[in-house]
Amino acid sequence: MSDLTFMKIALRLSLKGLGYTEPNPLVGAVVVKGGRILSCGHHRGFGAPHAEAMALERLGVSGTTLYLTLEPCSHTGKTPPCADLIIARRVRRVVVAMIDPNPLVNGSGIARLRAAGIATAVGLCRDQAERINRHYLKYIRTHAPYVAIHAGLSLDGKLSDDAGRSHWVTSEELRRLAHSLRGEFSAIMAGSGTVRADDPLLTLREAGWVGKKLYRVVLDSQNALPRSLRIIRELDDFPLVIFSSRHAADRSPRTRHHYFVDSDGNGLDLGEVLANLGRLGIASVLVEGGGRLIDSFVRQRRFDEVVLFYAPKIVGGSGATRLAEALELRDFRLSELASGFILRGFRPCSPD
Ligand code: AOF
Ligand code: ZN
Repeated sequence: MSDLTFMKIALRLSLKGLGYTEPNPLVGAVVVKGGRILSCGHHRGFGAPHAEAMALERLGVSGTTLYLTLEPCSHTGKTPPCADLIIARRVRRVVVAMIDPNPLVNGSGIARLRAAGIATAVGLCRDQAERINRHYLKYIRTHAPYVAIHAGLSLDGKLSDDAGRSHWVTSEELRRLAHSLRGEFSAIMAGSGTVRADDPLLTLREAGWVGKKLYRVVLDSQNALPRSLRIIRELDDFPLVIFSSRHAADRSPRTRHHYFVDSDGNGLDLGEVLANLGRLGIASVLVEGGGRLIDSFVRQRRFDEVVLFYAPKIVGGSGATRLAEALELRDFRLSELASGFILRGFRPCSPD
């Protein structure tokens, strides 16, 4: 088996910490000797031992090769430097996917290994490692969270019907997946319009995310959310953060984390919103809508990724359209091209 095989295993392992490590990175470690895996580790969650420690802690064998998805740390944080542990365990060779841009590390982990005479290679599967740690990378470089926009859409691009109800655009299956997607982030965000129309809790109830802490963020420039809304309730694992305009008539905080920021014709200053979330240690945000909020993120160029869930439906235009009247297409087929995709579907009652 090759370096590539073992690095891919380390990358796959790193993903076991998905949703639990932020603002720290996802890291996987695999220890190999004579073509066999002796032990492995991954970073399980914020404050837990580093992947390297988990893999090497109880290893009595020297002369191994260690595969790491991120450069080992060289600083004393919550745990002693992993580079020192690697040296102490007399590892012979270290293969690292990417340098850790954390200013406390940034090449010094590799330098320390090399100074101790350990052969070190950097860059195997770098693209994949960077993709996996995209939240961490944005956060460590800019102190602002990574922003993904998520929306459930009909084929004609409708987020909701004319009454503003967004809840039933996509199917039950897609809604479950959308819910679970929340677990991959440190915070979810909604605009005041959506919060009023849908009265959501914005929590995470899906199995598989036990003990997960998730910030709920609401942008309400007027600071006029009715206190009766379900979201206003404080919940231990789901702290509520509200942002309103500095110019709001009512400046009284509705929650412990209520920030008043700049605003103009484009809505609240999202740069300031994200900087404040960064200061709370939030490394990623899933923006769930509605349309106006998503539009602000697009216009202010403050997003990093979009995740769009399409339902095979046509909602149709104006007036009194209701989601219940949306046309569901059957036998739809998707063709993927380099520059886009083509979808064909049939109206259920169209003659054969
Ligand atoms: C992790 N897990 O497996 C590795 C990390 O807060 P600390 O003391 O745990 O240190 C966090 C920093 O350690 C993190 O930003 C990154 O630079 C480095 N490596 N962190 O949480 C790990 N290997
Ligand atoms: Zn470490």
